[in-house]
Amino acid sequence: MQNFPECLRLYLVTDAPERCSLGLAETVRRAIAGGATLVQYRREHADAATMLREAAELREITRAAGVPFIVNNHVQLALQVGADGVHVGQADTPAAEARRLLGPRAVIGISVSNEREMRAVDARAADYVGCGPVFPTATKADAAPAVGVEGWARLSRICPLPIVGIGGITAARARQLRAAGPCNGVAVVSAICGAADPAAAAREFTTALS
Ligand code: TZP
Repeated sequence: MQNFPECLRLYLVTDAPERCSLGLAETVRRAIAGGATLVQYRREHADAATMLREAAELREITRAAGVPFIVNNHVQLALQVGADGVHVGQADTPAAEARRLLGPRAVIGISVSNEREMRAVDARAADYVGCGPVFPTATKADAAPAVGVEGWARLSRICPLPIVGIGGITAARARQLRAAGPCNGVAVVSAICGAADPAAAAREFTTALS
């Protein structure tokens, strides 16, 4: 991808449509208008047909906007909609397998929530790390304990790849992460998807990160 890792800077992760203030598609459009630099489609508890329809729509929106599009966890869905890559968790498809299935040009991210996982990152297969939750979050039901700013500082320094912080990130906290350690960007769900004005919320991050 041409603008990797710069595209990690304001990494929008989608919430369930009912938690997106303006619905899924419009929330993503406005977030991009406000400065989101990458979109990840993340969806739990939906059937395959719904996910295919939503992911295909977001693929069109992101393509038109020139913003990379990544699918959380579902490698086959990423292939089906022509996503730029996939993000995998510790219990999902291993990064090496995702790489084999998606090919050398795909962007592959991996979630890390502690030092053991960070030291085990397959830096030959993955392209970036999503590290967190940094702060407590209500968005992910099974999230690991928050690592805090100190944990972030420690983990980001030993990360072998570009890194984004995730979990409870606000614009002010984005600045804190950047001050505390290496930080290629922040991944945000509720602070943008749940905002009454997602474009304004994204702009706040853009300003904080500039
Ligand atoms: N992975 C770790 S925390 C998290 C994910 C998907 C959710 C972050 O959501 P929010 O609303 O930005 O705290």
